[in-house]
Amino acid sequence: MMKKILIALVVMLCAVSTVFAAEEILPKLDKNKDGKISKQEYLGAMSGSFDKLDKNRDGSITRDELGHMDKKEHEAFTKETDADGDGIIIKKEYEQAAAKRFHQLDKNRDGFISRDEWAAGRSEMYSPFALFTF
Ligand SMILES: [Ca+2]
Ligand SMILES: [Ca+2]
Ligand SMILES: [Ca+2]
Repeated sequence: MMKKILIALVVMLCAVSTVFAAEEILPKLDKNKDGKISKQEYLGAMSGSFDKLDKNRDGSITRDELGHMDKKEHEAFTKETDADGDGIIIKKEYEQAAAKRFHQLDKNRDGFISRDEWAAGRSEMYSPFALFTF
């Protein structure tokens, strides 16, 4: 009986985690919990999010791998990341966009994103840049 309940629970949890699959690309940015995000922490998290978006692991993100985005979101995302405009986002383009984003967020240029800077910049962002938790 317990086993059946357990199985039912596991099945339910799997269903829930499928619905919230996008959440998986949202690691916490402040890994060492010092209350600010270093460039290393930010770029590390972004690199991880690239790997999760690149579902077939061919080193580039294509439109079909961004199926969870609506048209507007996808356009904004490619506008920021796809530097050469070929519709394919390679890791280098993604990392460059992430580095640029970091500098935009680091308003006082101290090399870290503070909580205030994150809160202020977050509203201008879209996924996957916006979805990270501090
Ligand atoms: Ca890919
Ligand atoms: Ca490209
Ligand atoms: Ca700062």
